[in-house]
Amino acid sequence: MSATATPSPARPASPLNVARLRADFPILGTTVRGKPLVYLDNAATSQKPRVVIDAIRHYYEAENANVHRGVYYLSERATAAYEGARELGRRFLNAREAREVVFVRGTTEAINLVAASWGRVNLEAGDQVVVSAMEHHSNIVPWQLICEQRGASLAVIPMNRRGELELDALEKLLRGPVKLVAVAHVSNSLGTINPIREIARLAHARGVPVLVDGAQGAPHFPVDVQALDCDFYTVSGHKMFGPTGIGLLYGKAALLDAMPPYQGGGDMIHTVTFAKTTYAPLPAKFEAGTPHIAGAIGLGAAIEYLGGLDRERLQEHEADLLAYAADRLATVPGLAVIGTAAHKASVVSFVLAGVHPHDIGTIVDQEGVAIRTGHHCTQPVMDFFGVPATARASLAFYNTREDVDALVAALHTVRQTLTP
Ligand code: C6P
Repeated sequence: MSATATPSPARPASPLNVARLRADFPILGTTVRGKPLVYLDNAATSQKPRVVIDAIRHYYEAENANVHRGVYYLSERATAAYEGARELGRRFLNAREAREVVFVRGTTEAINLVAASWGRVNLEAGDQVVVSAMEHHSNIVPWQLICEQRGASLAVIPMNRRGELELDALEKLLRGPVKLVAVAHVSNSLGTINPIREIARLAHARGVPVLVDGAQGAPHFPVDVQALDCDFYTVSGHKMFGPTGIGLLYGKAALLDAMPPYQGGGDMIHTVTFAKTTYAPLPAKFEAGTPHIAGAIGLGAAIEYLGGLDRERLQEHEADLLAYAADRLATVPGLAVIGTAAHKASVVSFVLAGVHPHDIGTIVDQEGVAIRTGHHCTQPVMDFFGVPATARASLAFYNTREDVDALVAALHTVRQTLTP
């Protein structure tokens, strides 16, 4: 399928050769419920190109051994592959040094690590951690847990009805006892792209570090942690065409160095006696136990895969799909889009008058269309917009205008089936 195959009545399609890209993803050629798969749940997890699947298989077939432990050939091969993946992660994020890149399970673990470790030594009674009104639960609950322990509290950057953060309010909050700002790069339920550079500038003017939840950023555009000037950045590998169970935590070396370990165990130590343990230098200090070696190698393969693509072209294509989806969804009677920020990634949340989002999800699935319905782990966002749930189509560069058409056709079926 190619995005150029179905010209929009209103806009010319993007020139990306999507058919060639789709061929890299075996699952995209399959059928579900007797219909061609239309996969529009990329914010939940993306599909995997063959090179990632092959890299994992190759590791288990030809290089499997534990890392950092053996002096034998295979262990050295596995260690080189694992550390090579870290270097790929460093380049992917443009971190200054590889020791600033810690392998974690994903964004959830990355934020829990920072909250537990950084929070333990930096938060005191009366302090505040600032999050935003559109955060995923992963960027709320870990802060609540540590705030409870330390006697600190959360403060929230509000948003407007389009789903854009109000930076004036952040400036005001920063006059208070704020110790850290933690904010999403891209909202998973609204699609809003937040102005991270500006947020970092405001926070740093008050000496406050910034953590960016990058779960939904890295899949859509190149990330440069030095240009963003953020202090921490998190990545979930599975949302950027890599395997599940692996991700990256970037942290500025000075901050990571000053933080106590998150978990104790093998590989994170320098010396252990019953009287006292000293810790390994970065990044090993934060990687206790046998890591997800195959996952790291698979993530490295995903990074190399993305590195071989023209990401500017991919962004243009996704922008075209988003605009096309907005036009086409507007043709469905009773449909309202939730999240209409000026700067959006290719994520569209919507509600349909008189129909519960779960019913939408179930009916479009009968047509082979996979979307997510629910609160998307952002219950405060649902509360803000006064809805219990939304339906969400989240697009990747391998999606096409035909995929959007299939969704819209299925939504017309939903209406015919469920509305009088
Ligand atoms: N959002 C979604 O369908 P993990 O599960 O650790 O890889 O990522 C958590 C996470 C954190 N922040 C944001 C902005 C996210 O979107 C997610 C994951 C998925 O939207 C699953 S709830």
